[in-house]
Amino acid sequence: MLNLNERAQAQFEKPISELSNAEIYKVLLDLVQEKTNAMPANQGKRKLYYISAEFLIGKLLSNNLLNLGLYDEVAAELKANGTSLAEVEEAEAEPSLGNGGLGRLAACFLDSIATLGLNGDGVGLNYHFGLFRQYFENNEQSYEPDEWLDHPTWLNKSDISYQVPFGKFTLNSTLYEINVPGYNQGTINKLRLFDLDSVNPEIIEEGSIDFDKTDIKENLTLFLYPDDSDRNGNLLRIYQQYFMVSNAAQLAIQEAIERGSNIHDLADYVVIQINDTHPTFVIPELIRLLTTVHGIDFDEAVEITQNVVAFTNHTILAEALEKWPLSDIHEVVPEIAEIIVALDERVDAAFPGNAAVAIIDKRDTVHMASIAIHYGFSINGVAALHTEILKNNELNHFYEIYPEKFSNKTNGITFRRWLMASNPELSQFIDDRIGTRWHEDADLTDLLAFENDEEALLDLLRIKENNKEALADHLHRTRGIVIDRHSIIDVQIKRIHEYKRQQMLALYIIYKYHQIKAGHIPATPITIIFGGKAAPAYTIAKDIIHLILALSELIENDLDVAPYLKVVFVDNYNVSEAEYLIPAANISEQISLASKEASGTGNMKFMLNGALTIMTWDGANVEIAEHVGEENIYPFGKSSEEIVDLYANNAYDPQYYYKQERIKPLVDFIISDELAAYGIPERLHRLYKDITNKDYFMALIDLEEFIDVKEKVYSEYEDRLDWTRRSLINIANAGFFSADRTIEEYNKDIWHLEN
Ligand code: 26R
Repeated sequence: MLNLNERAQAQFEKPISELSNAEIYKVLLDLVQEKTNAMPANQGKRKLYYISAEFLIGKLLSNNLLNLGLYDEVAAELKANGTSLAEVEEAEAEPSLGNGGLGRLAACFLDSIATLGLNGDGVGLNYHFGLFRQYFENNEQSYEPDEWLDHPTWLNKSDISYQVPFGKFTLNSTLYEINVPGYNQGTINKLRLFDLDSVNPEIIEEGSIDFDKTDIKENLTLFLYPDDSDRNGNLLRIYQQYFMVSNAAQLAIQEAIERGSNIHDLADYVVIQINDTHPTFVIPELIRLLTTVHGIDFDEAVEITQNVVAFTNHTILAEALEKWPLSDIHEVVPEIAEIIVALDERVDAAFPGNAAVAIIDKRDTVHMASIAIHYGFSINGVAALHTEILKNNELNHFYEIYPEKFSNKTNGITFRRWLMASNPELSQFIDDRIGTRWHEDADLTDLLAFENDEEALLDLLRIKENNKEALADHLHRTRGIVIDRHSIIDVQIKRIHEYKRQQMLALYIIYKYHQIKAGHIPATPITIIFGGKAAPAYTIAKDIIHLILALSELIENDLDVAPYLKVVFVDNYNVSEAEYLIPAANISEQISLASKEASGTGNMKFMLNGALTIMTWDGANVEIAEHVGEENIYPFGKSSEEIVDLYANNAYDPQYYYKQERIKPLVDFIISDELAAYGIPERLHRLYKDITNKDYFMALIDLEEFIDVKEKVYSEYEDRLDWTRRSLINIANAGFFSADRTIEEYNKDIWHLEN
């Protein structure tokens, strides 16, 4: 017995039934913290440090209760006191430590590393206001600081601190830690977040997310990805990155020494995985520490570092392949700039004349991925197709010289959060049918035996209906949004980016709007839900948000159409919103331009929760289709080879597609008088011009096929039992996408941690 009432009395002098959600949350937070603080850490000679600029961990109460085996007991005690975990969880603030797929992947990985009992911690920064809180005003995206630290958190302040020597001053760090208990493990790992005591929220300008970018002591850990559109912004990003990795490297070396390392053998004690290029400065920083603090000569320091660091690439978009002017690095940390110059000279000597693999190019720009590939021992992509593109295209010059360094690790998701905690009814359904072994091995294929079991299918259908009900209540309670709880729920949730093609779905909405206007009424009403943030400096992405919000309002006000079609843009989309949206979804939109989405992980979450996927041949969609079978998924669009060719030959012409009879009226509607009533002409005209003249991510190329497949999907939804049968087949085949499988592969091929 946990006796929550005793704890409530001791803490608030009241029984649970008289406490607010926030008070009950505090009781449970303290209970879990007591338990996990007393748990031993995972052991092992070799330890992993997973360094990442983002950790999108989501709320932790339910997840921790589940992993500790306390979930059912707490749920029952709360129920007996007239409340529920779902209600109590509303009092928990979601940590704002990430942006998108990269950060959520890091969070899923931490859960799996702990669950497999491996010795590995996450290392990052404790951003006081995270990315930003998104809200909509006049159908546009607006920003406010996300004040997650003003609420009770899971952070434990440690007494660990390091000196970080920038060129102009030295800063002392403070380390905060979050316990990461494994599922049924009895041991913990930690997420270790470095911070600076002098950071000062007062420097943020009232009603905005702007601040003095030059005041490093006061601004360093205020925001994730602060605006870098000017030089001071660039410098701040470099300050952040160096602060993160200098702390991480000092921590890793200190702990290795404590476990018995003599530094020469550091690689037997430490492996560092860098999550994209953002932590790449850890390479020159390790070399600096080894040479200046630990007395190792330069050649050996390079060799040790090379045996410690492994790199994961998460994108092939040029804008995301980080490059910094050498002069900027020099301004922030001259010693690191000098080491990078020395590393570049070695590359030059080894591969003379091979400009494609240079670290410093002829304009004195430093290519971070080049450092990571030359001076790490491993580089991996995050889905089979993505890794092939890296090897054959983007990083081909590196692959030619280091084929042995390349491998694929197809992403995964933790089933603890994305099924057991967020969809407890489905989880129970599975337990009732195939038992609980899947909790350990993620194998759901025994469900296939129920493919033609009408009772099971009706049960599954009812669970989806209940989850839609819960979503409808949630949207109404939190935002006053009313959706038809019997409509088909069609969802696209992810960062807003042209390559993800939210604009293509918006053009389909225009199509459907006109169809309904013309009297073609859908058999079942349709609710299309978007969620996602646009980077503040990304104008076209903000224009796309604007288009969708304007369309949403136009349709809402059109009494001919509103009963059959609704468009919702959920503001401030985050992990907690995903936990409502994904279990309720019938349709998963995975429609990126082929070759551009490295993997996607939302796609896997929808599959696991029984949505059917509309997909392009991109990222992990390809593997999802392989596992589920093409009869149980809706593919469309050009192949990645075709797209790569079009780019190589500069052969895409948006005008050709724009002029097609079915497409032109849809695109023209963006600048119509009807839509102008809800829109800002400048934004709509800019978007129209972009789509018709540039359309760099080819929204128009697959639009006709997309319209056809959407119509097919909606019509097939009408056979509910057959739809649900395919939904079951999707769930049953999702096991491969467990992050436990991914982490086992990382460990077997790259980390070699024993447990
Ligand atoms: C700072 C700037 C350069 C920057 C660029 C890109 C910052 C952050 C990103 C985010 C990227 C790297 C990202 O989130 N990538 C996503 O990683 C997921 C996990 O591997 C993939 O599933 C997803 O396809 C990919 O877009």
